[in-house]
Amino acid sequence: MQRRWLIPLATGTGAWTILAIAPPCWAAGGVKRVWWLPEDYSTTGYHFDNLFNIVLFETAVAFAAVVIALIYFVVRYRHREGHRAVYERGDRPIHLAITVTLALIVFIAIDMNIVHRSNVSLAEIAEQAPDPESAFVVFVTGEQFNWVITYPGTDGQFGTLDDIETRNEMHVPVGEKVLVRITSRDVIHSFNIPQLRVKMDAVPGMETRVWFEVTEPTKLELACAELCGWGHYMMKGRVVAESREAVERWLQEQEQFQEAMR
Ligand SMILES: [Cu+2]
Repeated sequence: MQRRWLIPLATGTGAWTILAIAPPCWAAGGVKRVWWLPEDYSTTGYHFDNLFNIVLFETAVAFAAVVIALIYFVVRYRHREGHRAVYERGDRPIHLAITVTLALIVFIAIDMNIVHRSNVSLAEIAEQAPDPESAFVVFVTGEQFNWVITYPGTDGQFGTLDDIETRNEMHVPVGEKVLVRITSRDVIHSFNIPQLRVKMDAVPGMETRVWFEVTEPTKLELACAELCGWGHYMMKGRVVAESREAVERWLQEQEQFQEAMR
């Protein structure tokens, strides 16, 4: 049976897939937000979004190419009366050359491209990292199943009597670089604020760091992105980004509350 329509159908489907995905992927390079990602409130989040879109675009193109080729060969070499199947070992030099060339194209155009772009982005983010002496520093400790947020208090030092400790609520100033020092009391957790594109493991016995700058006043979700036990699902906090004065005021309230509880 002749099924000549299969080839245009496969090619058409592939072409439409690429056409539908390509513009948003490329446009995302200069756009603050695309509909399939959470809103971005950080100064560095666009690096991750761009990388995400580029990976999606390149793998979509490769996937479409493979599916088109597959359908083409299935139709082209289907069973027909009077044709005998030939067994091809695929070890002639030409076969080897085609395989190696295709593999190199995929490796260089996709893998190396992604590695290169992510290295450039990470280097840029690391370069802008704040100085721990001048940044707004918060210490975050993961525990089953809370985020313990510690502020240094008026002396600016952690581990002293005037430290301010809260649970699952973190207030940070807008438009300032915030450095988060992270550790864990029990198992591995993952400090994750999706809308700031921030995710860092909280590991017992060591300190990890991450920084961000929030662009506008907002309330964001602080999640744990590591399956850390039965109560993982409820390990949820809130990040309130507001003016520096509002943060100071809130810290004072926490301090008074803490003193009253002593
Ligand atoms: Cu956790």
